[in-house]
Order: sequence, then structure tokens, then C-alpha cells
Amino acid sequence: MTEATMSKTKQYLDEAERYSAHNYKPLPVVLDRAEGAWVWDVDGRKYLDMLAAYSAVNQGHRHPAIVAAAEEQMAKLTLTSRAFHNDQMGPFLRELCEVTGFEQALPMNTGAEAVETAIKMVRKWGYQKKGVAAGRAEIICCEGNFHGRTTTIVGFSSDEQYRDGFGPFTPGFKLVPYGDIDAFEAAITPNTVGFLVEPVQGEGGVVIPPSGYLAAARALCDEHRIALMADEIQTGLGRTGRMFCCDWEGVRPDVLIVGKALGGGVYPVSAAIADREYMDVFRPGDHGSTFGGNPLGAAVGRASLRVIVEERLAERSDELGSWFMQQLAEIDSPHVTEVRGKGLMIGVVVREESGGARPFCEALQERGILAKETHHTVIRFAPPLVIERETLEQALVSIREVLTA
Ligand code: IF1
Repeated sequence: MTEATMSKTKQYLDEAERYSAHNYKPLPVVLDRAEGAWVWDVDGRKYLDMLAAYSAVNQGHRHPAIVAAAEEQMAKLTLTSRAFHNDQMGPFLRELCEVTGFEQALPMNTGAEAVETAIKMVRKWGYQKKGVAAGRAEIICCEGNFHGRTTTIVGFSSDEQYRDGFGPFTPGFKLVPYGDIDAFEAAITPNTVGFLVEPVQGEGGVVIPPSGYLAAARALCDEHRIALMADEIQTGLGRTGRMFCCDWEGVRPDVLIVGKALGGGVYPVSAAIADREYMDVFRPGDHGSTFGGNPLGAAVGRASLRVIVEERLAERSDELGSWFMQQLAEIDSPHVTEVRGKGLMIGVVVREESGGARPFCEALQERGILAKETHHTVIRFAPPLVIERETLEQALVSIREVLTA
């Protein structure tokens, strides 16, 4: 980088340092343009985006069909509030229910809001339909979970940093080890109304549960009349090589929670999706949101879903992901202890002694690849699902260099 462009990046870094709360530690790169799997920084350097905004950009940055849908809707109507109907929400929710195979959806904006919606719905279902005593509903969650950042949600996080200083927390949640079906069964009581689980733990470090875990949880939820709540905000919409990660085991959850790529990287769109058995607990005025179901988000959601289906992004993720994981596993690296993942949701685990994942992410940045570490030792590779195979082949050259250094 020349002195001048160096100062351009540095100016932005200094400004953000000065005026933004320090609630993140981003890589020192300042982006100002993106297209497909590629992003550019303010001094014109091009990077391959191997994070895809934590799977919110499965369709690639600024997918033309999604941007066009947003622009077209922008020219007509963007926000009505739910005090009135609009001509986009109904069609969006119908298409969402058709793709997911459920009867109804409740549209929200962020993933955390959809998770909170699911929690409220399942608690109320427990009281009204399962007969749990008022205020006694219990929801079982997993250690290593990530479901969002509200005080209720971090209250059942097992990560001390996500909780520190934010109490007191919401009662009624129990943690069990992820992937341990016996521990789940042992935690069930007559007051258990839900089991909230990620089919693959993203933030937890791309942790894959033992095969059969979800199916066994499904069976126990049936036996004990517990709502299986699948948080597919990160694993859903093609990321793991199936439309939804639950599809790998043929498991149909009772509540499906989606977000991120539902908005195609253009607009926040999320939803809690379920049959009327659960959805009917909501009466007018029970729950809502200023922007939930707004026409702009609904139009973007329709285009985002259409791209995933029409461009067969789940199949691409499956094919490219298994090939890419194989290539990564064949790298003879003294630093790597494990390569794991499903589809294009991949984690490369490096030794603590090698300094954890961050130095490798910084070395990859030098070579024009943006990846993010998670839980200190895992390099996460989760590119947009539209990425070309030859792009991954090129990336492997740099990844090999970095991992064998
Ligand atoms: C951050 C993590 C990923 C999610 C799952 C719900 C949500 C998320 C499975 C909440 C959001 C984001 C949040 C973002 C970074 C990123 C993240 F590192 F935080 F955990 F992806 F792994 N369920 N994940 O992954 O959705 O409210 O954010 O729309 O908070 O730093 P949201």
C-alpha cells in the first residue's frame, strides 16, 4: 500500500476508533464495494470474502435480482407498520411457508428477534396447550450455543463474555452439553416446553453433533410433547448443503427460525415459522415489531428465497463444500488439528501453540482473503454459496501457503 492509500485506510480506522463503541475488534480493512464473493477496500485492494457476513450473504454480495427487487420496491412503498396491510407481506409469507413446509410464519427483522418470538410462542403454547403452570415453562438449550445478544438470550449463553455485566437474566432456561442426547433426556421435566438448538453450532466453532442427534432429539420431543426449535439462522437457506440443516437427518422441527440470508445481505429479514398448533397462541397485539413484515423487507425476502431455490445454492454448497473440505484436509500443515464442517460451513482448527486462528486470518488478509476466527482456534471458511470453484482453487494456493508456513 502507498503512503497516501495507507493514510486513507488509517483515516477510516481512526475515525471508527474515535466514534464507535469498541464492541468489536474487526480486521483492519475498510471495505467500500462488493460484488458476488468479492469485496474491495478503500485503497482498491480486492479480497475474497470467506465469511459472507456470517452466512447473511449466501447469494453473494449485491445479487442483481435482490438489489433489483429492493430498488423496485423502494420506488413504491417501504414501510406501513403492521397497523395496515401491504401487498408484499402475504406473498412473502406464503412463499416462505411453501419452501419450508409449515403453515404460518411470523416475520421479524434480526435473528435475535426471531429467536425471542420463538421463545414467547413456545412458552405460551406450553401454558395454553400443554398445561404447564403459569410462569413455570422451561426451555432446554445447549452449551456453546449462540442465538443472539438480547439479555434473555445471553442469559442462557455458556460464554462468560456474552453474559458478563448484563444480568439479571431471564429464568426458565436449562443448559445441556451439545450433542449429548442422554443429557438432554435427563434435563426434561413436565414443565419442559421447548428444546432450542442449532443443527450445527456456528459461533461455537462449527461444531457438528453426532449423526442421529437431531433425530433422537426429535423422537424425545415427540415422546414428551416438547417443541423442537431449530435455530437455522446461520445453518439454513443452503449453507450446509441442504435447504435446511435439519434436512440432513430428515428432521422436521416444530419451530423453524430463519434470518441472515433471508434478507440476501441487503435488508434485515427474519422469521419464526411453525404450524398453527403453535402459531395460534398469538392474538392481535400479543407480539410484533415496527419493521416486521414491512413491504421492503418482504420484497427482498421474496427475491432472496427465489435466488436460493432457482440457483440451487444448497446443491452448490454441498458439492463445493465437500470438495473444498477434502482439499483443506489434504494440506499437510503442522498447525491444523482438524477440518470440520457441512457444505460451505467449514472450520479449520489450529493449535493453541501455533497462536490460535487470528494470526492465520491476518496472514490470509495479506493474501487477499478475508476469513474470521471463532473461539480463538477455529478459522471459519463460509464464503457466499455462489462462489466459483476456480475461485476456491485459487484461494487454496494461499491457504496452503499460510497453513504450511
Ligand atoms: C454478532 C456470532 C455468528 C446466529 C444464530 C441467532 C443469531 C446469530 C445461529 C442472531 C447471529 C451473528 C451475530 C454477530 C456475529 C454472528 C455470529 F459470532 F455472533 F455468533 F454468526 F456465529 N442464531 N450471529 O449465528 O442473529 O440478531 O445477529 O441477526 O453478534 O457478533 P442477529
